Formats: sequence, structure tokens, C-alpha cells
Amino acid sequence: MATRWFVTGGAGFIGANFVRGLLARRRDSHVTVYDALTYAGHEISLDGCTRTGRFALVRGDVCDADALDAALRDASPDVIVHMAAESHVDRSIHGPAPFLRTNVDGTFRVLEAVRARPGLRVAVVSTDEVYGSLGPTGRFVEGMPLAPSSPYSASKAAADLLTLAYVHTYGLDAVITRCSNNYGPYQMPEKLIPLMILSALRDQPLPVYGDGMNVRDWIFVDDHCAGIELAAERGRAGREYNFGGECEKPNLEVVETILRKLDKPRSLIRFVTDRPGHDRRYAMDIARATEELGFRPSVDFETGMERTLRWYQDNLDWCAAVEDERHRTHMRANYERRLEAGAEPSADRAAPEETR
Ligand code: NAD
Ligand code: TDX
Repeated sequence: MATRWFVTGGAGFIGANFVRGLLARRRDSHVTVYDALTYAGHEISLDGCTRTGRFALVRGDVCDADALDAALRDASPDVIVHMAAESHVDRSIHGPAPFLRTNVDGTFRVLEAVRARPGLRVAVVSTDEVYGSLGPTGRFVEGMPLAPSSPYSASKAAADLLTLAYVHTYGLDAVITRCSNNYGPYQMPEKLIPLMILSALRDQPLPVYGDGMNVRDWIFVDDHCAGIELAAERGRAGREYNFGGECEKPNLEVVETILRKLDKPRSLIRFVTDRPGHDRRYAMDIARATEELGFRPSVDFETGMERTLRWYQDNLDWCAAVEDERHRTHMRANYERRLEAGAEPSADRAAPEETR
């Protein structure tokens, strides 16, 4: 079992939940977080970790090979969990360059660092979005050809392929995890669920793209973190593992659930211009992770949403801290015109045809 963990991107949403969970449950674990602290990475999300005496935060960029090397030398980990990434699809549409830099070149630097350290294992955290978009039926299965549609998902697919090439060519001890949409505490309010929670709490419009019938497979973040831990310790090198919540929901249903639970009116919903290239549906087949790793999602949507809503209501200070100028600039660029224009769902309906 691994005791010394090195988590790139550990100050982000999934990273903070992963690191907190590991430190709390495994008293023999030591965790180094290596994070550039971009607009999405926040030291406050890791508050309290230092008190364990088993935690270190190193501010560093995964694209900086020398800094990465020095941090790895100091940390001397058994395993790297590589989750540093630019993670927001809308931002990748506005400006793809940081996505290519961090997600492709950054992953290359991490793989090179692992190659220089025989015996070191790496779990590369990827996404369901590398598979593209589904029609009304079917699920993503590992081994399907990759068909990413956004600059974000294309950069993640490139990282996956590079990882597999390193296993094949250099015998790297690497696994890849691919997960569906996460929700839970510490998620930046640029993503659907926290954005809708905060907008509803503030009685502001809830911007729903297109007809609101795009489907995502929602998983509570702790379940994804459990899957990453399993894959990092028990996964077979060169193998991809799908994780998902077995919880498909159209976006509109998610938004209506939030409004109902907060006792806010449905009239806050605003149908706005669709996301260009918007994937219609994601759904994960998790049989491999279940059979080989013993993975099962354990938090149902009702419970996960209750926990998430409570967390955001109790942590408005965290929200105010992360909604800084960098966040506000993105929000203006992405929503100002959409909200001014508005759009009828029927006039703006995304093509529901199969894309694979
Ligand atoms: P996030 O945007 O909340 O966090 C990303 C973290 O990476 C931040 O702490 C940021 O500071 C850090 N980072 C960014 N660029 C960096 C760089 N160049 N060097 C070092 N650190 C850098 O993302 P998240 O939602 O926590 O996602 C984590 C990982 O999981 C990503 O690889 C993402 O693609 C993947 N993933 C996310 C979801 C989801 O629903 N959020 C689902 C499947 C997979
Ligand atoms: O304002 C919005 N209105 C809206 O209708 C936003 C931000 C989103 N949406 C829709 C688009 C998607 O169909 O909600 C759905 C979810 O959107 P996001 O929260 O942006 O997530 P998504 O694009 O599905 O990608 C997420 O899951 C896979 C993560 O951001 C990725 O990092 C992960 O790989």
C-alpha cells in the first residue's frame, strides 16, 4: 500500500477532496500537493491539512520540469496522482492555449519525471469527455476510440494517448482514470451545480444552455476520489478505468432540483445560447472498475445534493474568496451577452442526433 502520495493539482476541487479524505482515513499517509494555484487552485481549500503533520503544499507548475523534479526529490513519493489540469470546457472554448500547455505539455513533464524514477507509479486522472458524445442509448466503455469534441477534451485525450505510449514504449507503471461529472464541496462556481446553487441563493438568473436536455452522469466527488485511490493502488499498468455515478440526468432536472430544495421559483431559469459543440449525453459503463477494483458509487444523488447544498450555504466565505477578479472576468465573458440576449429553448435546440 502506498504511504507517500504526490498529488498534482491537489488544491483544486477534486484534489482538495481527495487529499482531505486520504489524510483523514489513512493515518500512515503523507501527502505532498504540487499545484500552480491558478484561478482554480486555492490554499484555503486545504485548510487544516498542515495540522496533520503529514502534509506539504508546494507551489509549482507541472510544465516546469526543474521545479517538478526538485519537489519530487524532496517528497520521495510511492505514487503520483496527476490531476493538475485546466478543467473548464467553456474556458477552453474562449481560449484553448492554457489547456494545451497544462493538460498536454504538463502531462508530458509528469510522465518524463516518472520515467526518470523506475519503481514510481502514476495515476493520470482523465475524463469521460475523451470519448465524445452519446446519442440517446449506450454507454462509454474503455477501449472505445476516443472522439473528443472540445479543446478541453481533446487536450485530455492527448494526455491519455501520451500516457499509454509511455507504458507501451518505456514500460511506465501508469494507469488512467476516466470519470463522469463530479459535484460536491470546493467546486469552483463556474461549473453547473455550484453556479446554479449560488445564483439561486442570490436570486439571480440560472443560465441553462440550449434546451437544457443535455445529459450528464453525476457522481459525488468522494466516490470519484475512492475510485482514484483504488486505481492508484490496485490498477493494472496500461489500463483505463471508467468511473461514474450511474446517475444520468438532463441539466434542466438538476437545476429544477436545486431550485426546489432551496425553495426558489422556477422563473429564475433563463434558457441562453448553447455552448458551441455541446456534447449531448455522457454515460459511463463502470463494469471494469467494479470487477477489477471493487469500485461502486455509494452516495445517491439526493444525499449528495443535500450535502453539497449545505456545504455551499455554510461556506459563503470560501465562495467569496474564490470569486475573485479572474473568476469575474470569465463570468462576464461567458454570460454577459448570453443573459442580455436570452434565447427561447425551441429556437436554440441542440441537434439531438447521435454523434457516435
Ligand atoms: P480544478 O480546475 O478544480 O483544479 C485543477 C487544479 O490544477 C487547480 O488546483 C489548479 O491550480 C491546478 N493547476 C492548473 N494548472 C496547473 C499547472 N500548470 N501546474 C500545476 N497545477 C496546475 O479541476 P478538478 O475539477 O478538480 O479536476 C481535477 C482533474 O480531474 C482534472 O484533470 C480534470 O480533467 C479531471 N476530471 C474532472 C471532473 C469534474 O467533474 N470536475 C470529471 C472528470 C475528470
Ligand atoms: O452555465 C452553465 N449552463 C449550463 O447549462 C454551465 C456552466 C453549464 N451548463 C451545462 C453544460 C453541460 O451540459 O451543464 C452541463 C455541465 O457543465 P459543466 O459543469 O461545465 O461540466 P462539463 O462541461 O460537463 O464538464 C465537467 O465534467 C467532465 C467538468 O468540468 C470536466 O472537467 C470533466 O472532465
